[in-house]
Parts: sequence; structure tokens; C-alpha cells
Amino acid sequence: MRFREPLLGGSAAMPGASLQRACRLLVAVCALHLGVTLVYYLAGRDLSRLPYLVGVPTPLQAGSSGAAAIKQPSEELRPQGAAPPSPVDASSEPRRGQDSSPEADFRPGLSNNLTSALVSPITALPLPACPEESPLLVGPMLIEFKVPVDLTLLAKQNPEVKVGGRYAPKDCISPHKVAIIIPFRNRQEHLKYWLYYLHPILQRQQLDYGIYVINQAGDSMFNRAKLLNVGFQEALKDYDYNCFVFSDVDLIPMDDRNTYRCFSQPRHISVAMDKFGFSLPYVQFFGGVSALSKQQFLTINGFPNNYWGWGGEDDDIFNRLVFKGMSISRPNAVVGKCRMIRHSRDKKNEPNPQRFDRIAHTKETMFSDGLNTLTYKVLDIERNPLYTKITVDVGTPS
Ligand code: UDH
Ligand code: NGS
Repeated sequence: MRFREPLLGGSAAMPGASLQRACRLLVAVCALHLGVTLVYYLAGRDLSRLPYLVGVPTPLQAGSSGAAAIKQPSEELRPQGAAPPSPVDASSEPRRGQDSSPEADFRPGLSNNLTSALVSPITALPLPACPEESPLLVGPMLIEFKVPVDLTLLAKQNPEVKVGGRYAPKDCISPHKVAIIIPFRNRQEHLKYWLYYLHPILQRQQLDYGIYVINQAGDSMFNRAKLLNVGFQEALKDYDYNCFVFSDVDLIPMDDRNTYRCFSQPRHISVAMDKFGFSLPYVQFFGGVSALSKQQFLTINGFPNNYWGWGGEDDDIFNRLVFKGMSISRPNAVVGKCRMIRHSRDKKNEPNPQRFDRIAHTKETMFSDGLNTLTYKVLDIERNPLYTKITVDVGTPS
């Protein structure tokens, strides 16, 4: 009665041995399946992380794909006129890099990081820090304003950008949590070009960033610096940004090595504008695009609120920084090249006749006019696919 032999424990020569082997195989397969299931489960159901656990490089980690092939050494330029990268190419995946040591004040607190806080102990290995210099940079770019920009198409070309214009590298942790603040009124065409060029650049720069367009409501005199203060305050309600880039809507960098991030000293970014023959108009110039860490901004009590109309507010900011013992950091005049979209003077942004008197008194006024005296009313917040637009009533000159 062979089929009545015990199923376990019999010798190979005994009847039923093949059934035993089949059972052992079944148990082994079940155990393997259980093991694999457990690993996937513990990997937080994020299958892309599995290779990190078992040490298998993913294609993104391999370091020899697409964007890296066109990477240039830091200060080395491609010949002028060489084909620029297509802005849409920048949505290509960032890759892992080595550890980095940017200025201590901009290192992310890994213990504050959601990734490391929420995953199970086995996946507590955090993503690596992004490298100090992004391997995705391409150097000089051709910037022109001929073809109109379609924002719907642009959003499709930047699939990694999340609603409100938020982005963070997928494969490394950026220490640079940057809110980009744009003072704005009635410049939609310029904004479209800005988004078209900047989103790919900022992604290549491996920044953890958000775009905030601060739209002045009404038609009273424009107030650039006050809008920038509003942007600082409102962006911080969204995320723990540690860096603020303040950018005019009509300025586009011509080289992606001009990183839109903060440094140990306040950074002037638009140092070589085409309209000034690609050089500084004067050494104290701090207009156009600049970057201040949260701490630098707080130290100077933010920007002045009482410069209505064109001119002088950037000089006041420069004075504030100098009076607080800071110096200006700048890229060189090659990396710092940028283009301005030509335009005529806007209505209600005529030169401010009081500006010379005001900048002569920054030292006395900087702590009675700034972030500590900022008042405004938010009228609307629009979370668009590529940017957050905050419409504010900033009042009128008093
Ligand atoms: N801005 C607006 N709307 C306005 C005014 C200013 O969005 O009505 C913003 C915008 O981000 C702009 C920034 O504020 O880039 C600075 O303003 P601006 O561009 O007027 O200042 P800029 O110094 O030009 O670039 C001054 C007028 C130049 C006239 C040249 C005539 N040939
Ligand atoms: C200075 C202005 C700045 C201005 C700079 C460049 O004269 O606000 O020109 O202006 N300072 C004063 O007027 C006190 S620009 O040619 O870019 O429009 O940023």
C-alpha cells in the first residue's frame, strides 16, 4: 500500500520518496515567496528602493546616461553657438551622487526629513545627499524669446514638477530648500518664458524648490520689495524653506552653473546682464536676481516696504546687508550671464523721486521698516501646475 507510507521522514529508497521531495520543494518555494514578500513589504511598498537594500544599482544610479554625457567641467564652456540642450530634456531623471558638504547652515537636518522619519527601520537608510555640484548641468545655453510658450504643453514637458511649481530630486536629498519669489503684475508673457527656461534649469541644479509669483492687486504704484517680503512670509507657510531667491520675471540665466541657491554670504545672481553689456552696472548693484538664506533675510529685517515705484529698493537691500557686516557673493561674469526680456516701462512703476533720500537713510530705517512692519492682505492663492500665484493687496503709498 505504497500510498499509505508516511509522507515525512522516510528514506529515499522508501515508497513515497518522490512525494516527499515534491513537498520539500513546495515548502522551500513557499519560504522563498514569504521572504521576498517580507522584503518588499518592509521596503515600504516602494519598489524603486529595493535595489538600495540589496545593493543592486538601478539605471539611474549607473552614472552614464543621457544628461551626464553632456556634462561639462565646472568653469569650462562649450563653444558659443553650440547647440543648447532642449529645455524639455531637463526633465530627465536626476541621478544619485556622492555625499556633499555645502555650507553648514544649508545642510538638511536628516532627522527632520520625512523620508527617514516614516519608513520602517530596515529602510531607515536615507537617500544620499545630492552632490555639491549637480552632475546634470550643461553650462551655457541659448536663450531667446521668439516662440510663444504654451503652459499646458510645458507642464507635460515637466512631469516631475508638482502642483504649485514644487519639485525635489527623486534620488537624492537636496540641502537647498529654495523658494523662488517673483514680484509680479501684468507680465504673463514674461512669466511663461521664465517658467519655460527656469523649470528645467532648476531641476538640473537638483534643488528642492517652489515657485511663488506674488501678484500685486489693483493699479496703485508698484512695490517690488514689499511683494518680495510677502513672498518670503507666504512661502514659509508652505514649507520649511531655508533659502529665498528673489527674481524679476524678465531675467533668464544663460548658464545653468549659476545655481539658484544660497551661500554663506548673500548671493547676487544676475551679475552679467545683456542690457549692461554682460557686466555689472556698478559694484554695489544687487538688483535683478539675488538669493538670501532665511537667516540672512531675517538678520536684515527683510526688505523695505516703503519704496513705491521704480528704483532704489535693491540699493537699500544692499545697504542693509553691508550694515549687518555681510558681503556679496557672486558668480563670475561668464557663468553669471543672463538675458532680460526687453520691455517698455510699466504703468504705475515710474521712477520713485524719493529713492535717493531713502537709500541715504537705510541705517536709521532698516529696523523700523521691514519684515517687522509688514502688512498686507492675501486676496487669492492659485496653485497652478507650474507655479503658485498669490494675489495680494499691499496698500498704497502713505
Ligand atoms: N514688475 C511687474 N509688473 C510691473 C512692474 C514690475 O511684474 O508692472 C516686476 C517684474 O518682475 C519686473 C520687476 O518687477 O521684472 C522689476 O521691474 P522692471 O522690470 O520695471 O524694472 P527694470 O529695472 O526695468 O527691469 C525698468 C524699466 C525699463 C524701461 C526701459 C525702457 N526702454
Ligand atoms: C540704479 C537704481 C537701481 C536699479 C539699477 C539698474 O540706478 O534701483 O539702477 O536699473 N538705483 C537708483 O535709482 C537709486 S535698471 O537699468 O536695471 O532698470 O536696479
